Amino acid sequence: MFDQILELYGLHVSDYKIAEFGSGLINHTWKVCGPENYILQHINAGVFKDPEAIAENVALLETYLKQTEPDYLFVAPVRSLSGKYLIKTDDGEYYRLFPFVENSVTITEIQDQKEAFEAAHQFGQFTYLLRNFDLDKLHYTLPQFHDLKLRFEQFEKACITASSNRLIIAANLIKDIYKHQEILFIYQQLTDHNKLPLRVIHHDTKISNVLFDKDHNGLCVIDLDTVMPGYFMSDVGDMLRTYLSPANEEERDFSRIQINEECFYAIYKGYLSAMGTALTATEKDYFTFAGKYMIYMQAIRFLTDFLNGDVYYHTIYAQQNLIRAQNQLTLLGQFIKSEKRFKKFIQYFSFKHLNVVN
Ligand code: GN1
Ligand code: MG
Repeated sequence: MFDQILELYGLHVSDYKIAEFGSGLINHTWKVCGPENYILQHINAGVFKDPEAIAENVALLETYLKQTEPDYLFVAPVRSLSGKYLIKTDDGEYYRLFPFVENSVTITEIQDQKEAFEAAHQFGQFTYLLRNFDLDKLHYTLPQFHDLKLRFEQFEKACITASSNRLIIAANLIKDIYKHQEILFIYQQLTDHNKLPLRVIHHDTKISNVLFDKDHNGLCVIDLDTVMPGYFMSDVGDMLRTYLSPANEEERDFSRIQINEECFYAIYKGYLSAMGTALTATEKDYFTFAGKYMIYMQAIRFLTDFLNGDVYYHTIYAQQNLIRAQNQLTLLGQFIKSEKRFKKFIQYFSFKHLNVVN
């Protein structure tokens, strides 16, 4: 397989060593080491039904950023010999190759607040630099990806179609999802009344999607499959979901799920350092809500997948999606405990900032 793929780029498999890379739940990734280094990625076409749409989006963004921000580091895929960003093998699978950004490092777990600040700055900068990009040109690579209303409907459907065995095991978590349903209502109020502007949003802001230099300064964002129009809450919320706790979504010892409040402040400052002048007052007001929204939605998505028989997320042990859902609900509870302090900080920060400006 690798020989066929590399040949389409004019490379010979015998010149390269290929090893698994990263830990995504959807796409499969390899590092290709040789005279030059690359990242090879298989696109899960069961999830991304229209892989060509991803390639078209990336090409459009690349052209736009080259014109408007020539110094911005945008990691576009390598073009194949026939000029394509995306190749299809004889067995109908889609792959693309990226240049490996030399001297860059990826992080899988946040070690200090500087990394959180830097990552938030990078994701903020990405949206900021694309603030005047014509959204109508972008494809929705995963339609309604972060539509909480749809995710809730899918969850309710799964509750009806689930096996009685899984339903019984999940009963307490299902109750918990309903207990937090006000998050859905607030989301609906915000979106039904167009209170948030649509922007170019990354939609997968986990820390491993930022490249850093060796001093842990942010270099750029990667993994652009889910770049499409969306709300700031998706990016900010997923950073809050994945950066605040030292234990990640796979943790089974729930006592380790805790909130590092300093990290929240770093994300806020980092995101605003890039997006501060662009964010609307409503967006700033809903910064904390963004975290609840994304944590809640991820809990719903994991639980839905458990009820559906583990058909979406890659699992390696029985009940993994159930544990993940319980993990996220625990995180949600901890986040809510810190919420008042987060809001106070934001109020104080805006006040201080105003005084400095005036
Ligand atoms: C999936 O494959 P990965 O890890 O980049 C998922 C995200 C979830 C994440 C949870 C296309 O992302 O939405 O937040 O798992 N991506 C898709 O780990 O569903
Ligand atoms: Mg991803």
